[in-house]
Amino acid sequence: MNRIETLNLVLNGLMTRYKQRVPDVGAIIQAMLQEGIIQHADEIENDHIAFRTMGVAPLGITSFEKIFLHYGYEKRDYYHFSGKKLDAYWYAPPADHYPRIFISELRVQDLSQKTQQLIKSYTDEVKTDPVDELDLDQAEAVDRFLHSPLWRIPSLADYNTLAAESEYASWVIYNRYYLNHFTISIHNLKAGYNDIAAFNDFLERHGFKLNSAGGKIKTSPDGGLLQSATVAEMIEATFADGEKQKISGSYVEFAERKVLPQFAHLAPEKIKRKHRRDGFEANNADKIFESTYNAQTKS
Ligand code: OOG
Ligand code: NI
Repeated sequence: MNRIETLNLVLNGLMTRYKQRVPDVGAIIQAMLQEGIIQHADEIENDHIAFRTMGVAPLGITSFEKIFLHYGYEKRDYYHFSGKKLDAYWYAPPADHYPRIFISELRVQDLSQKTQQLIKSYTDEVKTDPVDELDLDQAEAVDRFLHSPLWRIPSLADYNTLAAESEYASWVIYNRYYLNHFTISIHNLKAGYNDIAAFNDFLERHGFKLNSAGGKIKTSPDGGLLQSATVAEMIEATFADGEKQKISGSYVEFAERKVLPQFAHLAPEKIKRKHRRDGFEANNADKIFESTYNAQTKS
């Protein structure tokens, strides 16, 4: 099996588990079908998917990215989030119909000593880079890896202690490499739904709750990238000693990429991905991370 076929299987596996965990995914697709925005679910273009990691050796971005670099993804821009103590990169896909990938990492070294020790009490269970031990040409092995624990199930007390200092840390300690979100491309949808404001209206009419951090529409300074996101779905999590608590799982994002000014003269049917604003935007991302934060999920 070649690398592209393996990538197809790995992406399908990720989307399957994600849809099971996030009922909003199926419900949004259903609403899009019902309103005639699409005729079939596979018309939906996936702009990007995102993962979160713990920035401790031998894990973090340098470990995780090896999977997708192997399938032909190319590492692009770096982003830093000082308030949230995160770093991130985005990765361009091997072909236009694949999603971009956004991988972030918690800067564990920037947290308090106490929290660092708590995180390491879990991550120290991983002695060597687990991706190095994977056969990346075996889709099934990669799929299993992406959906298996890297460390023991956390205790509820540890989860809550982490959340008090970093809600990203508590999310990763429980959810690990589960797909954090997929992103519906808005700009190629039919008129009346192909801009973020109109699509947000549609979502809210159908009862979906949007992340309001910094406003529901996150806009890049160049005006070319507009994003919105649902707030994460709450999942009933079972902790180490059988204790249960609702915690945030994953969410859905929406992206509108405008045609770049130098291609404004092109006829609409000529417009390809390369003619639109590419990449990500730190200030948009900073607010989108909050889709799993308590301030957004509680209300
Ligand atoms: C990622 C948030 C950033 C984007 O498109 O800028 C993001 C996350 O919540 O892990 O998805
Ligand atoms: Ni995103």
